[in-house]
Amino acid sequence: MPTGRRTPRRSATGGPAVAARDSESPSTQLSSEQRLELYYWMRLTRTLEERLVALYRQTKVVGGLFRSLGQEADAVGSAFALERRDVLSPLIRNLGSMLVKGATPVEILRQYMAKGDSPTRGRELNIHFGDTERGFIGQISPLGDMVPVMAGVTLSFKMRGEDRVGLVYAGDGATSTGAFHEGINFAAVQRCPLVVVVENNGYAYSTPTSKQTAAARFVDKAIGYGIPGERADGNDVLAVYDVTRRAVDRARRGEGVSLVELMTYRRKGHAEHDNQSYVPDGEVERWERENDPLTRYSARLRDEFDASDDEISSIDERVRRDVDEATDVAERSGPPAPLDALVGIYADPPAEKPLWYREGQESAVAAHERAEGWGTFNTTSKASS
Ligand SMILES: Cc1ncc(C[n+]2csc(CCOP(=O)(O)OP(=O)(O)O)c2C)c(N)n1
Ligand SMILES: [Mg+2]
Repeated sequence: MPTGRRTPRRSATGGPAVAARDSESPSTQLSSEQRLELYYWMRLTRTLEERLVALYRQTKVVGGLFRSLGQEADAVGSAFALERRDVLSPLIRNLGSMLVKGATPVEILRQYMAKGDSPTRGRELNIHFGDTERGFIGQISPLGDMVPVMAGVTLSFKMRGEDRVGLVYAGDGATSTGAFHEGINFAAVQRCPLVVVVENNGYAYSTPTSKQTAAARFVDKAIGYGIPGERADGNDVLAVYDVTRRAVDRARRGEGVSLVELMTYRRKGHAEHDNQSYVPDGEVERWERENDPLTRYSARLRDEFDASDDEISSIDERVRRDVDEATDVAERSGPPAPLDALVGIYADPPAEKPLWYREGQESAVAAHERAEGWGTFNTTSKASS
């Protein structure tokens, strides 16, 4: 890996160069085990999501289901560029990033199935959970809001003199929010050790990128913030690793924020319920046929890095086993106990006793939760009848 301080490249006008591309490709330093590991994480992401789809159709996944089909290289390659002590802030399509950072398939399955022993104990129904020990921050839904949060996180690294870098993902849609602008601007001014990754997957719900911005490229926005920017093929996991790693190295050297734009494509609708009727005919199929990140990478592993068919198929087999075992474990977990909702909150242990009509209740549906005198239903008369 490149070491030592380097000053950011300057454009002819003296401003920061838009593409801080250099000849170094950090991925050339990866060992053959690490290259196979990248494939493992991408395959795990895809197989785990396919399992979630099966569970969704069996109504065992009780909330929405958001896929990252076709975006696995973007999530995995970028997270792989971080060190263990670094922190990333994922979005719904960054399951792969969370797995790389140490989230387990059992946790993910329990979370989506709202099990009582899931990371949020059934309070949330997809991957909005975090673990600062493992270096991934719990995401929130408002688009762009994690950019100022991560500006704050990385400012604290800087103020404490910690050798840590932060990475925040934002979709093409999220770039249109005030929070995105305020967060990246503040982090740029403070020279926070932050990498902002814009995942350009062509759509924000049903809005195509052409209706999202008048800019030709999201990476061009870096100029306005006075930071380096670099764009890469988001479906080439090694290119993603390279571009992110260069930005991470800049941040670690004290050179502040970089903007990375990853070009990818959302092959599913916004969530499982979305039938993509707004997508032009043949577009999804073309990406699947010509630009699938797993197909591309496995071909490259064979042709360029001499990986054998056996090595690749044994990873596929291992992933299938891991996901099968995790599903069995997660399916055995029970639902959350209603009174558990009073634990692990700001007032913990709870300052108040449960309301009288909830005392002794084990199931939230066993009785209507309406106190006497509310509306039309009287729980006391119901209980005595
Ligand atoms: C501020 C805000 N506006 C609208 C929404 C509703 N919403 C949730 S996801 C989404 C689309 C996000 O698109 P993009 O940022 O491109 O991410 P992608 O889903 O493509 O990964 C919208 C509009 C929201 N969560 N927050
Ligand atoms: Mg998008």
